[in-house]
Amino acid sequence: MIERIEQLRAEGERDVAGAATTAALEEARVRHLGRRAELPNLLRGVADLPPDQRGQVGRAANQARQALEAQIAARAQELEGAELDARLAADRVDVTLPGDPPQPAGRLHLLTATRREIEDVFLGLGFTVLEGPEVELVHYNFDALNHAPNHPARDRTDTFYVGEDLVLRTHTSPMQIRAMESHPPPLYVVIPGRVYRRDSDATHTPQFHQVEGLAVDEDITLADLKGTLLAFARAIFGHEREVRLRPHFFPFTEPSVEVDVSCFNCTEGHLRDGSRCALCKGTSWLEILGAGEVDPNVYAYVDDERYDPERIAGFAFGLGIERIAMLRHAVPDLRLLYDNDLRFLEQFG
Ligand code: 2NM
Repeated sequence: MIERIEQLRAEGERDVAGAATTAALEEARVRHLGRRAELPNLLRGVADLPPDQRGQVGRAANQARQALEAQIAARAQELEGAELDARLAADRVDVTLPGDPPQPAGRLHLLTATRREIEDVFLGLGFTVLEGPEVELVHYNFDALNHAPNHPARDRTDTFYVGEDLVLRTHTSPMQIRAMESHPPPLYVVIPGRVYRRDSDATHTPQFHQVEGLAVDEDITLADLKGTLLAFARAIFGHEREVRLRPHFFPFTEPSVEVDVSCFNCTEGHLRDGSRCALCKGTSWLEILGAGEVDPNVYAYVDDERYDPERIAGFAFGLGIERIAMLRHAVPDLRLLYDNDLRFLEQFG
């Protein structure tokens, strides 16, 4: 019996010493000291031995178990230490290495960059930037903007109706009426935003972007409009630009004008080599926006005596952000602005 105990102890010691990982050590512990192992079993049977053997066998078995437990505890400490060292070594980070190259930061979409530039020009001229709802009452989108009851833009074929009296706004001008309703003159605002028209071909998308402007004050004339738009044209297209106004018609302005900027790509319609300029088609002018003196009828819809056309006057204008961006960067197709092809987008912003 004593011999068997010594044998079990020796086997246990060999196994524990040979365990190379904490997992292997745990297996050795279960094998030699677990509930079904021989040594603990033997200890449990000591009480059944003849009295003269109990003391000796009990002592030897107990010593063997304690010796193994102590050896296992010591070995566990060794292995845990070694395993922690290995993990720390593997996880080591050399903080003296140079950093990873910076990730590309992304950039503004050409339309966003253009909108912000336009806003900045008008902010510099003393205008405030306002935004308004894209779903708009027919009242603000057409009626208050002096559109006749039979105006073609009101048709279901031209405008997206959301309800009987509700449309996707076809311009940002409705917000200009709202601005006058909530702010007395003098008023200087520009309103950028997304607008919707039922149009889709190479030069029209059903959704596009506008910036509209409105200035209302005492003594505003067409000369103020022209000066403002000249400053805008020079800021966006170059300091040598000129502008010209051509008579036109809009429901909400009288008189109304279309505004051209002198071509920045050529001199008098021709390139240096004598060929015709493709940008202005040889005309030396580029159409950039529509504008005019706010029609007195529009003030009547505002219903605020401070907007009395006998005492104040104003100009308004509207431009397409897509058109400005395309002209300036010679973008040949409107759809490039919406395809989201990075090879195109990465050239800007
Ligand atoms: C344009 C052209 C001309 C315009 C007029 C108004 C308002 F609200 F004052 F009546 N807002 N926008 C206007 C005038 C817009 O876009 C081509």
